[in-house]
Amino acid sequence: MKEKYYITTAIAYTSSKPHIGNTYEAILADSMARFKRAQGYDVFFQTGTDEHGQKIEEKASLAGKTPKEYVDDVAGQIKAIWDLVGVSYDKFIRTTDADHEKQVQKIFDKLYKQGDIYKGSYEGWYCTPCESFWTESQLVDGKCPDCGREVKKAKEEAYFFKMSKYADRLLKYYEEHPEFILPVSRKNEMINNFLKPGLQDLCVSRSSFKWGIPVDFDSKHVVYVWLDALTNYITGIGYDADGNSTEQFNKLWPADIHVIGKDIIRFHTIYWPIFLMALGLPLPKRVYGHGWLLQDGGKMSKSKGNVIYADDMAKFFGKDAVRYYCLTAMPQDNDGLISWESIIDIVNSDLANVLGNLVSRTIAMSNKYFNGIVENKNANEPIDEELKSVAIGAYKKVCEKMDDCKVSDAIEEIFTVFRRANKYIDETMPWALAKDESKSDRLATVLYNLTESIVIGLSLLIPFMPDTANKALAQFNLSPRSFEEVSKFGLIKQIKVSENPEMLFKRLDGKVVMEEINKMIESRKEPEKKEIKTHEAVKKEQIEFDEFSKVELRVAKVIACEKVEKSKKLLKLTVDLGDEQRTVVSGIANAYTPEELIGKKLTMVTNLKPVKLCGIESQGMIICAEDKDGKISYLSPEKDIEQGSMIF
Ligand code: ME8
Repeated sequence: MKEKYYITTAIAYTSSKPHIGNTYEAILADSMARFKRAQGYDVFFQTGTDEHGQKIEEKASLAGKTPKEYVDDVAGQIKAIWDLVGVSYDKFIRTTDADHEKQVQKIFDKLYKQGDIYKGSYEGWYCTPCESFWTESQLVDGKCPDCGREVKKAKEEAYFFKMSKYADRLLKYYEEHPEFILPVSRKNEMINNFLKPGLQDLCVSRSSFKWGIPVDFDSKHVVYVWLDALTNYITGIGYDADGNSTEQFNKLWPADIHVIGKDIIRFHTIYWPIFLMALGLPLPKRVYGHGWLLQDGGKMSKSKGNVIYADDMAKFFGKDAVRYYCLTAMPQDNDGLISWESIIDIVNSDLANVLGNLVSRTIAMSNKYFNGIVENKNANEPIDEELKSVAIGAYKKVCEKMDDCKVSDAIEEIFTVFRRANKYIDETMPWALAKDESKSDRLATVLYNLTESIVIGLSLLIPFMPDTANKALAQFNLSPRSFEEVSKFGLIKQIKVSENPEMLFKRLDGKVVMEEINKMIESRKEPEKKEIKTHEAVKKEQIEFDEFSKVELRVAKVIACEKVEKSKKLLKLTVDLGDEQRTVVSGIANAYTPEELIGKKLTMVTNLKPVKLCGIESQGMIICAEDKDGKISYLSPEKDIEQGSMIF
């Protein structure tokens, strides 16, 4: 019976269309899954989408959709991109799937009943208008990262998971399974930074937003996102918390590998194993945290229009070029840099020159010299040995790299075969052999050796570039050689190659392609989005007149004004209030120069408690209006009126 192999990717957030970085992960796991299938394993490959949480709820509301409508749309886009780049998943799970939701509720229940989950309270910083909790580190300058307003310390009732209870067992598992975390360097980080200092209990429910799976026995709460997300790996294959898991689950679990990005290694190597221990389930065999694809020349940003998407890349270069480029751009222990310019270079050098040219030259020579017939005439020479041994030895080397998840290096080993074959053409000079009829057998043997090597390379290439490899093999009228036979040389009896094969990759004119790409980027530039501050968005609750009358408003005349050093937004104003002068720091430097303000009469709140901004004490607040496009205007009395006058 075939040995099973269960492989997963992280499930992508349905907050927006996935960029090339998220897509890379799906391609990476896909190539690993295809490789294992070709090795004869019974592979099950699961990927999918992570669809709950406050962020998604907010995005949906901004888009004027219900959360479900929103996630349906984005999950559809994610699936379409995975399909486009050839991700051969067996299951695409969505955390909004009814069976997943039901199991998450049951899991929560079970963990609560057995005492691993308890009710407590979650303390954080609360932004009232946004109804959002933030941790200290999420705040920006001590304010709400979304709207920039003041936040206050608040408590929210929440359920927690007792993480610390399982820390020692987890450490022991690390010790006994040195291959559990890859790259190995991350294991010590987990031990020293998280496990040794003592694990904090994890908040597993929230009541400040609605878009989540309700806790079955306490519907005010929704399950907080990591317990919902991580359990996809078991619910997707038929886990049942009541003990009625499916046969498929019993066969597939534990997972052989979770392929994830480096930013979520902690969740997969600490929280996830601990949840599994609590459920009494075996732990995954390996968690591989790959590096990130970063954009050469600056961060990808929607407003700059320069986010790289796989579907755009595929449109310009084809699906397999995208797969090859992403997979080879990523070194194992580091991040990979990508750019439109470099993919053009790679398509031209590796794909058109090394691979495409090798295949088309070899086929063209067989057509020219032997009417397309390739067969072994056994006129071997010592010079052939190196080519043969590179081809024969390739599979073993590729396997070693794949076992260590070094996919980029594995592909390099395959291209070593193609490079060696190109060199063999230069060494043997078939065109010179063709001039001497007595060398006909030698020429046939050279073309045979070349074809054999190429067929071995192409058969190994299938998991990484399936369409290209199959297309090229079809040009030789061959199907892929099985991995069992891919280390054997000389299996072809006689073949007839295609008469007029299509080029696998055309050489690109970098300048022309870049012009088109730049046009696309230009057309996608959006203006930087300003926060919309219509009175709709900041509608406040009604207050009593007494409360309003606590605010002291007076007319202030600006007598001096200057920019605040180290700040782009702030101006320091000195104002005259008739009976006194005050210093006010105001965030209006984008709207006015200091010169424009000097001599003007403005309105000001004069009884606010002083605050320090950039080290300067601000003794009041200038009143301004801001429209939805972010245009700012100060408010001024309609008649020339004495400074210091009260406003009521
Ligand atoms: O983290 N390069 O979802 P996600 C390479 N829903 N990989 C990248 C990347 C980049 N530039 N940017 C992101 C989540 N990734 C959670 C996972 S799993 C139970 C829950 C990777 O959509 C990232 O590291 O933010 C993660 O593995 C995957 O893409 C999905 O990221």
